[in-house]
Amino acid sequence: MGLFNKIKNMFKGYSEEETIVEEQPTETVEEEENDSEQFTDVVDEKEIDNEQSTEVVEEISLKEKKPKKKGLFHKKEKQEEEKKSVKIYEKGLTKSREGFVSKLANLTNKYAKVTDEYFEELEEILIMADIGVNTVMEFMDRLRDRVRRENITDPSELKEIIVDELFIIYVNDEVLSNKIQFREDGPTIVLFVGVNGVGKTTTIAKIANKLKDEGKKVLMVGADTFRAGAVEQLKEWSNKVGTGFYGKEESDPASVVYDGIELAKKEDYDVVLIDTAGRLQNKVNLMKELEKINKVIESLVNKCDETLLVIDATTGQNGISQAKAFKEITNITGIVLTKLDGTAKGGIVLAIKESVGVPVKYIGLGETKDDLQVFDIEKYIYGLFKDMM
Ligand SMILES: Nc1nc2c(ncn2[C@@H]2O[C@H](COP(=O)(O)OP(=O)(O)OP(=O)(O)O)[C@@H](O)[C@H]2O)c(=O)[nH]1
Ligand SMILES: [Mg+2]
Repeated sequence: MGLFNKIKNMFKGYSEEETIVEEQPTETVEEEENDSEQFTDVVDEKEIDNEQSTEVVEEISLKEKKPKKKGLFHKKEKQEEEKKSVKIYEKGLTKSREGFVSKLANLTNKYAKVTDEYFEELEEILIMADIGVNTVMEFMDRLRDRVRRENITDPSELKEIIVDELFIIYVNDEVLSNKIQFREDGPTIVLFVGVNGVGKTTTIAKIANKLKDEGKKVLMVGADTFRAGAVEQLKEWSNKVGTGFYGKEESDPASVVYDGIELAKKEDYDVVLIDTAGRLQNKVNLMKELEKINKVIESLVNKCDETLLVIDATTGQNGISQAKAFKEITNITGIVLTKLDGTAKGGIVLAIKESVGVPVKYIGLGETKDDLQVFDIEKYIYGLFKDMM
């Protein structure tokens, strides 16, 4: 069975089901309400959801107390999480789906046969979706080749192959690891880099919230001492999310990192999330600053576990250029692609992997805390192409 059908079978039921518990019910409903307020402007909507799920919460809490059902409960809970996650992908990718994917669907209807014109139009649609010229060229070559080999003449047969080939380009025979690797012997250090306004600070808050939910003790470190107010902004987030914080305005970023990690070691934090400045007059200064920060980290805990580059998806090819520039100056281990909900060109996920060679680890699909998701190529493809499935 091709990938197209595999993904279709995996998720189709999820979105068609009518009653899905939107908010993961927990025992601490009130806390959830507070969280919603902190993360989103549409508090009312969230609160209504929470109210509606109160009964469910009690029911499930009771179930949880029965040890025999625990395994079952966890399975169900996991499934609900998955459903919720698929829905977030679907919702966050609406613009892209209505943009380039609907164009793809129209193309299939427009041509009765696969012709040169069909290929040309397809190529244009993919380039317009920010997939990146080189990726598109490689993709078109593979597609033309397959059409020839398999003697395909009907465009509707091609839609499945298009999805398959896009997936192949992304995966490219590699084992993709999206998870942050946590260490056992001390705090895991995650450095966030990226130009101004891409969503670094918000991403830290969202990831901190996720990790906290998983039971980790999280410290946010405000090392963006370049922009006035940046340290304070992160501190506010730490209060809202309920994590530890260390930061100092008007100090040397590397010394803030030093003190922050020392504190993390002393107080047994599991994870340290470090916010950095996106702009330091020029590239050389930025490189020197990051080098200095890395030296400090290495001196205290051997190495920085992850350096996540945050890119704003709405900036398109400009974001790709940023990724290339950052890759030259520091060792990027993963990309967080924010604001995917704000673009009709969701193809940028594929372009980044291809042109920068670094996996996308998280994607931002909106402004609430749940809208930051671990990147999952299958959910992503489903979110994009579900109307064609
Ligand atoms: N729609 C949407 N908005 C987002 C997303 N992620 C971040 N934002 C918004 O982007 C804006 C900038 O976010 P910040 O986290 O302050 O960005 P930053 O990179 O820390 O900015 P500087 O500190 O100025 O360099 C905020 O208004 C966020 O709410 C997302 O996934 N979707
Ligand atoms: Mg910031």
